[in-house]
Amino acid sequence: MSAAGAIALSSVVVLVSAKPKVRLIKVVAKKFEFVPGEIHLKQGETVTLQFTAPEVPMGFNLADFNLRADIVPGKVVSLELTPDKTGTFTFLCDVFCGTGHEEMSGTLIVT
Ligand SMILES: [Cu+2]
Repeated sequence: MSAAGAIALSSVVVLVSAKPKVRLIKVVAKKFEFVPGEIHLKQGETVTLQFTAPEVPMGFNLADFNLRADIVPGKVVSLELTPDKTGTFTFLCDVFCGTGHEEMSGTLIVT
């Protein structure tokens, strides 16, 4: 490799490692609960919520932050969230998934 090539490559490496890390939170939507059922975030902290549903199609609805997704078995769905307010918020499954659907919810706590 030429000297110029080596310099270009090393600057790319620096750029990549300098990129701020976004915390990844994996959430599994099972019958009939989200795991974890409680998610703790800091106000202003950007996270990626990564959803999977191993059994049947599910929904994720966090109305207070206008965030929702369909979660389909065999796929991974990612949503980015940067909470701009503190408090305790409820998220729900909004896709009918069976007998426990109405009680399927979780809590987001932003401090
Ligand atoms: Cu459901």
